[in-house]
Amino acid sequence: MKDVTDLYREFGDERLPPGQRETSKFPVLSKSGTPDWDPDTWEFTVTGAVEEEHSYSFEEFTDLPSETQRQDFHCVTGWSKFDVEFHGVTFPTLAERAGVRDDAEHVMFYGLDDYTTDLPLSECMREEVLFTWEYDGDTLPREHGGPLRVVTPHKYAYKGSKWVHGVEFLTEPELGYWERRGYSDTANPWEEDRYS
Ligand SMILES: Nc1nc2c(c(=O)[nH]1)N[C@H]1C(S)=C(S)[C@@H](COP(=O)(O)O)O[C@H]1N2
Ligand SMILES: [Mo]
Repeated sequence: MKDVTDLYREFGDERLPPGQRETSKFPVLSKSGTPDWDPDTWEFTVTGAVEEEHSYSFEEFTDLPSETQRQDFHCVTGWSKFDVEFHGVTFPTLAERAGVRDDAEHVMFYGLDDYTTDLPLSECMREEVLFTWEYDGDTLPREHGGPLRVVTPHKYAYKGSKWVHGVEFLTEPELGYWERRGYSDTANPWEEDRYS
């Protein structure tokens, strides 16, 4: 088990970011409910500024080298949950297989509910940015993004797309779903980057 709960030291003195309160619950926040998925047709696509575009079935994706991490989770609406265990594939592991081109600067994540969110490539190339399908030792519940979601413990959680089914490497930044609607594009919890 890799414990990454100390990553806050990079950003501040306190594990609990300013303006957050700790909860042991795991609330569900979805813009439009839980989308359906079909295991037979589901595919995860890697597109854009890569040497070769690629797609994975769910089985192929979960066969990639994976690990379990203990992380914290910070929601922009003010709650934080400590010590959550997620199992999955790190972003750098996926990127290495994708053959990311030198001109790639940003990454757009796509969710089955037509969600999008964008992060600079440098903010994705961190071991704790995880594509996960297991939460606390069990299958990730559908309402929390199953079959596959992203978690971004160094950012507010809206930077982690639930129901993720693709990433696109971009040469220019673009705004995601919430970022177009007034949430911060940088989303650093220790700077309280909540709104833009
Ligand atoms: N695809 C998708 N991803 C999403 C969202 C969403 O509505 N759709 N909501 C975001 C927000 S605002 C938060 S706080 C977290 C919530 O994750 P949870 O429901 O597992 O707590 O997912 C983020 N990722
Ligand atoms: Mo959120």
